[in-house]
Amino acid sequence: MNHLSRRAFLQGSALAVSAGAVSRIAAASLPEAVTQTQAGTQPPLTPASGRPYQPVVTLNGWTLPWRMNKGVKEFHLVAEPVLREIAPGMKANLWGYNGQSPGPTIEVVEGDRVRIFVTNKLPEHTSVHWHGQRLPNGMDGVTGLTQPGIKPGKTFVYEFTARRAGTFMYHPHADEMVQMAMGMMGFWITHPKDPSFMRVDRDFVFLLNAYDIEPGAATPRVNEMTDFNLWTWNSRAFPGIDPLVVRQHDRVRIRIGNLTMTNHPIHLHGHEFVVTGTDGGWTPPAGRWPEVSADIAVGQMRAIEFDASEPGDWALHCHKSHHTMNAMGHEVPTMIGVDQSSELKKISQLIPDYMVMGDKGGSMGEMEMPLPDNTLPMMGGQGPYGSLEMGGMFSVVKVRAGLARNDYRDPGWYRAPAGSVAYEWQGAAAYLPSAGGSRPAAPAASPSSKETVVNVVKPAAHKH
Ligand SMILES: [Cu+2]
Repeated sequence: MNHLSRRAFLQGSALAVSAGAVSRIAAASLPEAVTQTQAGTQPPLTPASGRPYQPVVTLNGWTLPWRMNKGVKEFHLVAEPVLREIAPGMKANLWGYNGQSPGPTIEVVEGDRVRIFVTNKLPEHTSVHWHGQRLPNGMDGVTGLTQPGIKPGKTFVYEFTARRAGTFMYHPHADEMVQMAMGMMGFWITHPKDPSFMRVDRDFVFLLNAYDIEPGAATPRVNEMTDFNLWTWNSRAFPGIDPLVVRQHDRVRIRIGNLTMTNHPIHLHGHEFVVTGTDGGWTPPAGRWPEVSADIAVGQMRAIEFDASEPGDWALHCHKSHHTMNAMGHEVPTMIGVDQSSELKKISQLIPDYMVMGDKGGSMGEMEMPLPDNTLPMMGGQGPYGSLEMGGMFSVVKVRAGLARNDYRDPGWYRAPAGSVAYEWQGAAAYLPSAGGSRPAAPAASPSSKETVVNVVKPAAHKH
């Protein structure tokens, strides 16, 4: 793992990666708290100790290293304020774990004994709830119900056996509204004991989250309930979200959890998938059906799987169109079809740089507008054919032939074979590649060339 900065909390603590190497002093001390300073996707963490498994790839995130201590996997989470880059050009003051929001992914194996040290460096108490896990009630992390809150500066220990394989998350159950609105959450994967069970070639994970950060500001408005303006995956907005790089014919799993205040229908282009798991467990094969969108409700997780048979750059996005946009004002009137030219003339005398907006639709992806510092354009990202006009919850599954097994490097944009890209109609004389060089005529125009006059009759006004 690159880019890891390490800091020891107690003198003499060490990151011991095998059980035999744990000294008496290390065993009595906290495990080292490893932090991550980068927002880019880190390579999967292949287990150096414990039972083998196929590690996951956390989109724009990382997996937390552990130490083995007499057969127990020990992790150290530090709840703390973090500075998270949402996308190039915008940073947010969030709360998270070990330097990032979301916190690092925790990966264990079914049957593992797990001990998690949680140090609170926030200005208020917190706790960690292990969403979806089977565990002793006192380890469930609900402040006031199963434990007292972890006060600032204190460290609590959670310990349980990871009894069920599957897809889980962790988040505070203390001042939830504020702490989750500030970005406190993370992924937890319990791999099956048998590494061949439900094995896939690539296994991606990310959490859906949302923030309300006023343009120019950096700290979320934590009291917001519905009107968020940044729709993010792992606290990143497109074009800040990395692509999901996949080798052609790989079996691909994408696990998605939702910790926003609304549902998100996540839609994949070019392939059908099946939902193979939820936070409640694996779905029985007989109960799966093909989908191209999976609606992920608040507090739910879904694991989707597909065979990446089709090479290309395939969009993966939330199908709520407002969720593929970045910070915008919702009080903007709809101006489609409104001729603003006379107003433009008048306003231009007062404001020389004034620009008419939205009279031909909202396609502003290619406009260069002055923005306040530390905000993102509503839509952004350049593709090989121009502006992508997308922001927010959007990324690209890049399916390529000939990648190495563990190669997740961005291969660049897809180079479509000649004759396989939509093109402009230039008349019957033009070469039509998909028709094998034949020159068919354009589809016949409507039989009547006469203009049809439609008389619109207004309903009579009601008389009271
Ligand atoms: Cu959405």
